[in-house]
Amino acid sequence: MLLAPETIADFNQQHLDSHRRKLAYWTDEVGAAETIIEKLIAFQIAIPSWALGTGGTRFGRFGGGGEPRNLDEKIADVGLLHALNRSSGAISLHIPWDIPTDPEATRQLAAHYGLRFDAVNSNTFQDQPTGQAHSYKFGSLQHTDAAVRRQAIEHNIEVIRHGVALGSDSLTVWLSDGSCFPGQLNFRKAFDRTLDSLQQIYAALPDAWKLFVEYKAFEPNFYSMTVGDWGSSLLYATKLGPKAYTLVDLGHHLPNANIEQIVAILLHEGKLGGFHFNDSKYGDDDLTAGSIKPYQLFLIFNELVDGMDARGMDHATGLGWMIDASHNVKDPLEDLLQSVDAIQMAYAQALLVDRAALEEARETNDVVQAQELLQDAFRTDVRPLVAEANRRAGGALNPLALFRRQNVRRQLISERGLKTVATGL
Ligand code: PSV
Ligand code: MN
Repeated sequence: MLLAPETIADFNQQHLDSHRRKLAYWTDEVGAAETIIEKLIAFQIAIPSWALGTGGTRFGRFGGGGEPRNLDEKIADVGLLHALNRSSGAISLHIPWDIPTDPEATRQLAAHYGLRFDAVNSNTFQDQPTGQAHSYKFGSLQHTDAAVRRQAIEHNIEVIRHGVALGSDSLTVWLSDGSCFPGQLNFRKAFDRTLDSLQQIYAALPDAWKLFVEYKAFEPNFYSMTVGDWGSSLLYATKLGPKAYTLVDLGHHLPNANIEQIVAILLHEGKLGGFHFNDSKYGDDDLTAGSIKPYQLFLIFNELVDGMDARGMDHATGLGWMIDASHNVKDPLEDLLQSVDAIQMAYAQALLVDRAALEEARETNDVVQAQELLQDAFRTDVRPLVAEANRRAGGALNPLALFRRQNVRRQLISERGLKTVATGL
C-alpha cells in the first residue's frame, strides 16, 4: 500500500496553524531549535523485518490481520512507516525468516521506498524444519560437537553473503547458547568454543563490515547464557578485533541494571556498535520504546549524545539504530510508529541538555544542579520539534493520527486477508 504525498500534504495543511503556534516558542526562544530539527531529520531508526506481524508469547498469539505474507510486503510496510515519519529509512532482515531469493529485485524494491538494508541477523536459536542436518538444542557456536558448530558458522557466513547482495554492512549475532541447569556446561570450554566459532565468522567479514555481538542475561537458557552480559560481549568483541562491537538490546539486562552507564563505558572504549530499542517492566518484554521507563531512555540518549560527541561521531551513522520489539495486543505498525516517536523525543531532549553547565556542576559537585539540568531537558515538551522534523522531511506532522485517518490496517486486511501470518517471533 502506498501513501500519496498529497495525502500527507493535505493532512499537514489541516494541522499547520496549530503546529506553527506550538513551534513558534521554539523558533523564537530557543537558539538550538534549528540544529535539533536538522539532527532529527538525519536520524534514522531501522525496523526489523520480524516485528511487522503480531508477536506471540508461549501462551499463544492473537493475530491482528493484514500481516505481510512475504518479504516484499514487509518492505512495503516499512516503506509505509517511512513515508509517514521519514525516520524509518532502513530494514533489518533475520535469516532464514526472510530469505531474499532475488536480491537485486529486493534491493530495487527497498530503494523505491527510500529504504536501505541495516544489519543482517543470523538465527541459530531455532531448528529449521527443512535442510538442517544438526540440532541447536544444546547450543550452536558453543556446541560440544564440531559438526554443529560448523553448521552454525556456515549459516552465519551465508547470512553475510545475503547481506552483501543487499548492500548491508553489518552482521548481528545473537546466540541463545547457554545452559538451563547447574553442571550442564563447562563455562570455560563453552567460551573457548564460542570464541573460536566467532573468529571463523569474523574471518569471513568483508572489509568495511562490522560484527555486532548481542548479549542477553537469560532466555531461552535460564541458568547461564554464554554471551550473557556486556562484559562477556566486550570480551568477545575485543578478542575478535576492530570490526567487532557490542550490541546493546535494552531488554537484555538483569532488573535495574544501569544501562546508561554501560552505554557510556562501551562508547568510551570505542566498542559500542549497535542498539536494539524496546522497553520492559519485568524481563525481555519487548514493549514499545519509552512506554515504561521514558526517563531511562532519555538518560541513555544523554550518554549516547555525550559519548558520540566526545569521539566526534556522526549521531545518525556512527551506530546501528534499530527497534527490536514485539506486539502482542497492538497493531504492529502503530506500535512501531510509537517507538520511533519515543526515540526521536528522547534524542531531542538529550540534544537540549546544557553540557557545559552539566560539566561545571559535576566538577564542583553540585549534585542538585546536575540533576536539575537533566530533568529540565527531560521535562521539556519537544513534540513540536519532532513534528517539524517529520514535516520538513516530507512526512506527517502526526504519523499515527494519519495512519488511523487513512484506515491503513483495514486496507491491508482487504489486500492481504485477515488470517495472514508474518514470519518472525
Ligand atoms: C533476542 O531476544 C533478540 O533480541 C535478538 O536480537 C534476536 O535477533 C531477536 O530478539 C529476535 O528473536
Ligand atoms: Mn535484540
